[in-house]
This record gives sequence, structure tokens and C-alpha cells, in this order.
Amino acid sequence: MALTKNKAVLSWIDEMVAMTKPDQIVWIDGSEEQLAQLRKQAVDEGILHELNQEKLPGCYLHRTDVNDVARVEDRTFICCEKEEDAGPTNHWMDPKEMYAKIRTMCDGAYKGRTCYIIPYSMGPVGSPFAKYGFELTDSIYVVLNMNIMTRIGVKVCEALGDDAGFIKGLHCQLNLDKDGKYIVHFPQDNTIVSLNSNYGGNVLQGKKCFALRIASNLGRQEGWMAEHMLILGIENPKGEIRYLSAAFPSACGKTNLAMLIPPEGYTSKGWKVWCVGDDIAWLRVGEDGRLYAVNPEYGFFGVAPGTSMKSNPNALISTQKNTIFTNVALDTSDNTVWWEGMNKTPPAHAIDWKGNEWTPDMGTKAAHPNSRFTAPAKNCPCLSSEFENPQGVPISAIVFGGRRAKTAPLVYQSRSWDHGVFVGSIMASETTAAAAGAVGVVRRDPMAMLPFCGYHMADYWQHWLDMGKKIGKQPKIFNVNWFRTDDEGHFIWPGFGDNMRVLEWIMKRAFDEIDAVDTPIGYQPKAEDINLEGLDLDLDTLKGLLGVDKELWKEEAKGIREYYAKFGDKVPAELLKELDTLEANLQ
Ligand code: OXD
Ligand code: MN
Repeated sequence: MALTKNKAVLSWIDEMVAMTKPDQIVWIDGSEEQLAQLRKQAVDEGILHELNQEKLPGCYLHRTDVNDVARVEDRTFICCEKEEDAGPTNHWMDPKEMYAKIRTMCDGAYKGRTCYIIPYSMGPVGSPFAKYGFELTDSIYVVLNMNIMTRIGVKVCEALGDDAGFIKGLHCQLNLDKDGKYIVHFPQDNTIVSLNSNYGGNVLQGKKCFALRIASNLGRQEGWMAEHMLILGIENPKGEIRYLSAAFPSACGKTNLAMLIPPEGYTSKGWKVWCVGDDIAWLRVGEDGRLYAVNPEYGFFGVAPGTSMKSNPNALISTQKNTIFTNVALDTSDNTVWWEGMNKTPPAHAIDWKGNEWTPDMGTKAAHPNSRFTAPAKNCPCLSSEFENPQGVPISAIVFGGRRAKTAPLVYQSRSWDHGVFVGSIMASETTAAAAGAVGVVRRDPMAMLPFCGYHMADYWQHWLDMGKKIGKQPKIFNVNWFRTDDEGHFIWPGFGDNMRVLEWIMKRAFDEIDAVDTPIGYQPKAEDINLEGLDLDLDTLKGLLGVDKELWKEEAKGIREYYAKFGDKVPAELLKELDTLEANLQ
């Protein structure tokens, strides 16, 4: 029986059902009883493998199709009316043409299958930040993952009531055709369609599709921001908690930073870090003029390889119950999971992510490098008590960062909000040897939103500038780089928990508690103001890490100008002015 009487919801579902022609329709009510039955069914059908329930209670393993292991950016479309509104960084197709294609591809797509209807909320149900959606799917895996990543069920329908402002989502697995994948967004009618995939980032629509691509459009219209940012709180020895949000491209340690454990010299004095979110932040101006952030998600969809008790104990502990693992290895000795970087001793025998027998001498990876855990946020030992706060947390600092071998210093602060927007717009990472292609190539990823901004990137920068004018008490904006290397290519800064030393300076700056040095690129710490106690790194090395090489930055400025040229005359004048200032400062 339908869980809502909302006419707009029901008529859209009727339309989808007429097109996809399912054998059965099941509304997901969010009850433990229904979820338990679906888990059992998934195990019986071989969709999930039940792991050792003593060691990993409520945990399951899933393997995707071998050609369905990551987000597919080249198959991701923003179908707004005009191509120029999608901008040069998005793929675009005419909405009429795309709808016609979808109608053909989805005609009878659910024949012989069940259509699961998932009512879900991004943000705490009832929060002024929250937005509601429905995802129709023929995948039990999606239902069970959505239950971890979002708030689902009857309560969502009740909170929506008769409102027509919901997000419509259709997911059809079809035959997982590797060349037929489509991840499509229609911002003008808040609709998402995912075809031929069953990989999380493509089909758990609440995450990238809704909370970033569609929500970035909603935020622009409604005056708020949807960002690819972690949110964390830093508690000082006085018990005050100050919050920051931070954007980094993939493979820069966002989940690790979000769950950071400060070094011993800090913890012994009472410093703590609280995680509010590890991937997405929705930001609004509060009545007091401050910027407030909510994590719209309910769980973590983290990369498993490299997660260990050393690198990120909080993440590993989060995965020890009620978690779905995808494409990790199965340790056959005790029916648990393993991945590269979990510990030093691989299992003597495992089943790899493709489902094949595996032994360490084979020289292949047991877990896919993008294998994932879907873990409830509630499992995280350092989850902030404000996680469910419907109003969100007040943000005092915004941090951008990338992976740069030489150019970007360990940390610098922008001179103003507009300069901070410039700093975000020029974010970049250098490709590493780990990825195919040339090493050291700069890939620009403004605000870490390159694959997630649902409209023209230059309009998005303008939105940032406009938001700055609405925020009475603007957070200070910073840039960090944990990845400077020495001449042999070794990282100089220890990273992980020691990043706390930089965050401490950032927060002091955000509260005007410490001086800084003015440099051509912005404000920087005096080396002695970064706490090095207990760290095997001397002041001169730190000075090197903070150094700004003018020649490299002149090259950088050239690269930025070339990058901006891609966006034509849409680049906001404020950003061009900041670029002029940077160039002048470097002379
Ligand atoms: C990403 C993710 O790809 O969070 O950014 O999964
Ligand atoms: Mn992400």
C-alpha cells in the first residue's frame, strides 16, 4: 500500500510504473522487519554474502559487476534547457532528447522485477535544511545502502505531506551494459535517472546526484550552498567547540581529516575532534548572520583500501557493525573482510573482489582500489553530538586543499571572502603515479566540485560571491596542502593526526587570536606559531613547507588565466581582479 496520499508523488509513480512495468511494487517503510526480510532475500539470491555475525554483526559483502566499480563522469549528464547553462565542465543533452532516450531504454525495464519505492530525506527529517526524495529502484542492494546513507521510510512521507517539492529518482539496472550507462540530472524538474549501473556513486542517488548536482541548483535558486565538504568540530581544552568545513578532491584524505585523532600532546590537554560529516555539507545563513552547515547524509560511503587502525581507527571502527562492504576481499579463514592497507599481513587465502580464489603471492589486488564500506554514521566513535541538530553547526572556517608537490604551501589564508572564492576556484591536484597517464599534470578541480556542480561553473563562482554578501559573519577561508614532497618525492609533512597542528592555527586565525605574515598569495603563519611539539620535524623544514616560490606561482598564475579562459566572459570580475592582484604581488 502506498505510504503517501501526495498526489504529485502518486501521479509521477504511476507514470514510472506504466513505463517500467514491474511485476510488483514494494514501498520501503523503513521498518526493521521489512529491512531484515530484504537482507535475507538478498542473501538467498546471492546479492549479499553474510559475513561472520559474531565478529561483524549485521555486516554483508557485495560484489559489483567488474565493469561497474566507480562513478562514470563521462556518462554523467546535466540536462538543463540550454547547453550554455550546463557550462564547459558538464556533459549536456537536450532534455527532450534525453527523456525520449530514457523512455525507450526503460520501456518494460522492471518486467519480471520488483519496483522498490524508497522515500528518503537528505538532512534530519523535519529540519529546515532537509529535502525529500523518492528513489524507484529494482535493486535490493540500493534499498539496503540507501537505508544506511539516508533517513528513509514512513517518517519522510509524513514530513513531506502534500508538498510537490520533492526530488524524483528512477534507477534501472537493465543489464548493466558497460557502454549504456547514463547518470542523468534534469535540474529544471528535480529529476534523476540512473541506468545500467549498480555502483554506489551512480545509484545511491541521495549522495552525488541529489545532495550535490541537484542541490547545487536548488541552493543557487534558494540562496544556500551544496558543497563537497567534510564538517568537523574542534574542541579545545576549555571545552569550546569550533566548526570548519573543508573541500578536497578525491584521494586527498577527506574521510581521514573528518575523523582525525589529534596527536598525544593535544589529546592529553583535552583537545578533541568531532565528525559531523565526511563528504557533503549544505550551508545556509542563520538568523544570527553566521553560516550554518548540515551533513545531509546518514552514513559514510568510504574507500576501504588504506583504512586501518593506524590511518583512521574511527572509520575502521565505524565499519564493524551494520555495514555493507562492496568489492573488498573475503578472508575465508573467518568469513570477514580484508583490503590492501588494512594491516601488514594479508590473509593466507581469500576470495578477491571479482569472486576468484586469491593468495598473496598472486601479485594482484585482493580488494578493488575503489572498494567501499557503507557504514552508519552512528557507529563513528567521534560522531558529533550535533550530527542530528536540525539547525546545523556554525562554521568559522572554510578550508580548501589539493595535492601539490611544490607550489602550494602547507597553509595560507585568504585576505577576504572574495579572495577566498578565488582560492577555491583555483584548487588543483597533481596526478600521481597511482593513476594512469602523465605524472605531475595539474587537474583543476574548483572547490572539489568539478564532477558535482550541476550548472555552469562560473555561475557557481558568482553564487559563492553573492553568498558572501549575505553572510553577516563570514567564515575565514584557507588553503592547505599536506602533500609537499622533497627532491626524492617523499612527503615532508606527516599528515593524518598531525594536521591538527595546522587546524589549530586556522581556528586561532578564524577567531583573530594570532598574527600572520602577509605574503604574495595571502596570510601565512609565522613558522614558530605552528606547534611542532612531539614531532620529528624542525623549524627550517617547516619554513620550507610554508615557502612560496614566486617563479612557480608565476607559472601557476598563467595556468589559472588559461583555465579561466575556458569559461569565457562568465568569469566573475571579482575573480579576474584577484588574479590581477596575485600577478602584481608576484612581480
Ligand atoms: C567521491 C565519493 O567520489 O565521495 O567523491 O565517493
Ligand atoms: Mn566525495
